[in-house]
Amino acid sequence: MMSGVDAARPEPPAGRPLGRRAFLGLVGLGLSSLVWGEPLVRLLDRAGGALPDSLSAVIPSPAGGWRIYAVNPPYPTFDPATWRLRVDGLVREPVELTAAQLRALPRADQVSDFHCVTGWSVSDVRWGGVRFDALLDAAGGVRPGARAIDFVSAEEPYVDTLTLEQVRAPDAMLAYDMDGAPLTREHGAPVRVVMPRMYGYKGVKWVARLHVTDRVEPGYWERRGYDADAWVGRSNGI
Ligand SMILES: Nc1nc2c(c(=O)[nH]1)N[C@H]1C(S)=C(S)[C@@H](COP(=O)(O)O)O[C@H]1N2
Ligand SMILES: [Mo]
Repeated sequence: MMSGVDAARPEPPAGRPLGRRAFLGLVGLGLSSLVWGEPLVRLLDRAGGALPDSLSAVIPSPAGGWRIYAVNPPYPTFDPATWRLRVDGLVREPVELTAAQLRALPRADQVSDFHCVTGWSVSDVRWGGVRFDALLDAAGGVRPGARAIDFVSAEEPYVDTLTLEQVRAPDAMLAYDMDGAPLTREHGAPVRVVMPRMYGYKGVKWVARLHVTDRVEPGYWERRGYDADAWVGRSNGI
């Protein structure tokens, strides 16, 4: 009866995101297993936690639905005494902000949904942080020709880019709080990019530097075949 579901199905290979159709197909199989009598939790047990993303999307997990991703563990550490956020490139006054200086900038709060391109989502995430315009202002504003921001992670070699137009979306921010508490280490402490209109790989964790440039450079996953404009529901063949 369960043979239709390969519980040990691995993550979609890089460059071949699981499409919406495949996602819905797997969800359908997962739900039909409930109808056929085997509880999905048993399937979870048998999978030893290695559940396909498409099934985990419909099952609440202890982490609240999140899957923690890193390309080069161990996760970077955050020492508030020495940490600095660089804002440089095509800005008038390149700066290095301390965590306290960052938190002293005008604060923004929002509730938004989070979608990973592999098929899992988390609804109603509460974020607190700063809008990108406030950050660029802290660096004296952009210089002529500025077009994009490279978000460089302390976790090398993870990087991704958004255009200045994209970072000006009303719900884009650099977040330092999540669900009412400072961002945890696994979620990217002390700061991560939040861009709810795009898939999660645009949301660089452990951000160390905002490098303002005149061009969009392909990010970590984009060099591996994913779209630079990762609009939820209308990119990556989904
Ligand atoms: N530095 C870094 N940032 C990252 C990633 C990563 O591997 N390294 N993965 C991205 C992807 S694909 C997703 S879906 C989200 C997952 O966020 P989470 O680990 O907080 O659940 O982080 C994004 N930011
Ligand atoms: Mo993702």
